Amino acid sequence: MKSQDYIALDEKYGAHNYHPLPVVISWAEGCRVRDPEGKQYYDFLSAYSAVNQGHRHPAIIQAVKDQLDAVTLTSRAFHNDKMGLFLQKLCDFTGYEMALPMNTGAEAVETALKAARRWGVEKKGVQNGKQEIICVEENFHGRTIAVISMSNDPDSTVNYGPYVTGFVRVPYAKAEAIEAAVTPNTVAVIIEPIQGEAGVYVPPVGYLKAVRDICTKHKILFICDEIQTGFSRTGKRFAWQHEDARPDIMCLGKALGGGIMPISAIVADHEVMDVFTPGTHGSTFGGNPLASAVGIAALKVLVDEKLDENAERLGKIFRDELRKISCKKIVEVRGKGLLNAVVFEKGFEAWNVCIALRDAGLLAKQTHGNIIRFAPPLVITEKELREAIEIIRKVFTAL
Ligand code: IF1
Repeated sequence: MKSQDYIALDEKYGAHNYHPLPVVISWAEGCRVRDPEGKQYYDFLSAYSAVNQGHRHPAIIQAVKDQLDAVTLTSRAFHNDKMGLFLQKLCDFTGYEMALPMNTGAEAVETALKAARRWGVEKKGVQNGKQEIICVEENFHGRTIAVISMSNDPDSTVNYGPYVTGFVRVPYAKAEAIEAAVTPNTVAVIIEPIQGEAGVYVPPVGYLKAVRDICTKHKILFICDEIQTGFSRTGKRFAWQHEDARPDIMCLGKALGGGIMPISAIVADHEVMDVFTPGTHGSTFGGNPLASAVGIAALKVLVDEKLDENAERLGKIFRDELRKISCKKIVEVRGKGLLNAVVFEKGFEAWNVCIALRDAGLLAKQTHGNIIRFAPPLVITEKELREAIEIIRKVFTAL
């Protein structure tokens, strides 16, 4: 079968809830992928930062193979011999006391919202049903009904009502807007430290710290959604570390699964996590032994290969080089570490640029029409990065 045939199958049998770039990936390794015709591409999306460790990292693949020969699924009705080791490693890596494993990012966010609501009643004394959670404009936290109830993106929300109540939405990147929205019933603030879907929007320096301080002052939980920004993507293990703005709850996902399978979690200290008691939350697959083995290996790769340092160093080179490209249609190059975006002038159709990049051998995806996100696997070498930059330069200068 050819690429066109696979695309036709997706179109015919798959719900049309996506509009993918017309390219079929049938093989991948490190920061490269191939289509069925054998054409090779640099992957500059990394499954939206879920393959920070690179495609099919040998150490993670080995961990999967080993675990497949032992046990894969037990449910939480029984203990397994991998989950505790995984959660210990996750707590070590993040610097929190406890972790609660789930599967997808949206589930981690749901878990954080539930923790905050319960904490609000049991530790802060808010009446059940009155809890308020402050969220921000242009947020993206996932697709469940509760999570889209925080969104102001019409694509995500239209005709999915009734929505979940108890959310108060304020502008992003303005700490004073959060403080103005605080009431005695406020239990949490949830933000992305860098807004991914909004076009890799980096808030001004000091914002995260200011949010942290407001939360401390008013006894509110600071929830940081690090699902996309976490696990070394922005040049630190977690993006809040750029400002030392330690959240009370971190939502984690994507790269925690090492590009192999969906693994998510929240981490927090006892004060918060102890609100969960037997039967009050859970998941059939969360913490399963196969996922736990993958999670352990995925974290080990991040540490062993110092992928945070690689992202920091190569990110600087990447932005410097992109800023040198002469293309009148580019308005801004922004980002942190290897989470970057090129912003074209308003009304510009970046889709066509992504097609041209594809033809030149590099895969990236536009967001909001005029922004292209560039986020290669963090295992990319400087040589590979510079090769990729030349592809981008060639395409951009021809615009
Ligand atoms: C899609 C976006 C990125 C996330 C943050 C939670 C989740 C995500 C900060 C939910 C997921 C994904 C979802 C994916 C596209 C992608 C995305 F463009 F939609 F916004 F990365 F920028 N918090 N983001 O970024 O995690 O439940 O999906 O595991 O196609 O919806 P999930």
